Amino acid sequence: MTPDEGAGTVSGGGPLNIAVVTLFPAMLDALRVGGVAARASERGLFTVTAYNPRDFTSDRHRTVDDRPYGGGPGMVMMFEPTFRAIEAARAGVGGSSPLTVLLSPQGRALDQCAVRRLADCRRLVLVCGRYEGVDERLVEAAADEEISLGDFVLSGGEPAALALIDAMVRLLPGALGHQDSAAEDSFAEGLLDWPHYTRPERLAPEHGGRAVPPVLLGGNHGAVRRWREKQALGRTWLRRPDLLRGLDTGREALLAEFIAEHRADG
Ligand code: 9D3
Repeated sequence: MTPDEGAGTVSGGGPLNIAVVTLFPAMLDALRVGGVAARASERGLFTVTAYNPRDFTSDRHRTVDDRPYGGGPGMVMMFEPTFRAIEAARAGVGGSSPLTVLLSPQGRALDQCAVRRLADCRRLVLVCGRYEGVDERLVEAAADEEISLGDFVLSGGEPAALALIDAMVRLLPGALGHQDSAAEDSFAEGLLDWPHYTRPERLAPEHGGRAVPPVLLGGNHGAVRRWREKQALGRTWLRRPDLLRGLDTGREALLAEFIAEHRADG
């Protein structure tokens, strides 16, 4: 769990209605394949409708992209068909002025805080770029904000839209089972997760005979809780020190224990 991942859900009040502007609507089918999003969709908690700029072209070839002014490689998504698809998408999700988000490498990196804010909007239009991107005039004329998944290169906005939708949907009341939602108000909030184990107690010799940490088998719930928090603190210290700001004295001591054990293990 990360620092800005709050416990609980976003506000209720009708489904989350999402329109996605995309040249590849079939990529959205992934949301119906299984898991939390598929179940939430069956329960009517959210809707996703695709709008394809190709359906908003006027020429014989249904052209959606063209070469960049100024030259250079690649193609750019054209203003007119994309704008018309966005207008249809905005009308489709309804409301006075649905938030329109362009998924783009130029956007601010998505975090759980933004996921919660966007899910709270209830009506959203997500615009997925392809090729080298969209005509910049679309950003000015039709997008309220630009959001990126982070500093790596995708082939288009669709995988980013899927990630954002998945993250929003699991915040909707009723989307998660009781077990999952209980895990949200964990004592290790703001930290990476502790290690998890399930049967068998000891792996076969060909996997090195690795055993489950004995404290997890002892039935001492206080000791288990303390061990888990220590592991969560330690892993966060090792992998994401940026998340470790302002530990209280109890956690400082627990982390010091982890560090001592870590150094002893070499
Ligand atoms: C000049 C280099 N270009 C291609 C290597 C830049 C470029 C154009 C278009 C890079 C990626 C894309 C398509 N990406 C997205 O639409 C995108 C994205 C991403 O690539 N990374 C992280 N988040 C996102 S959100 C949308």
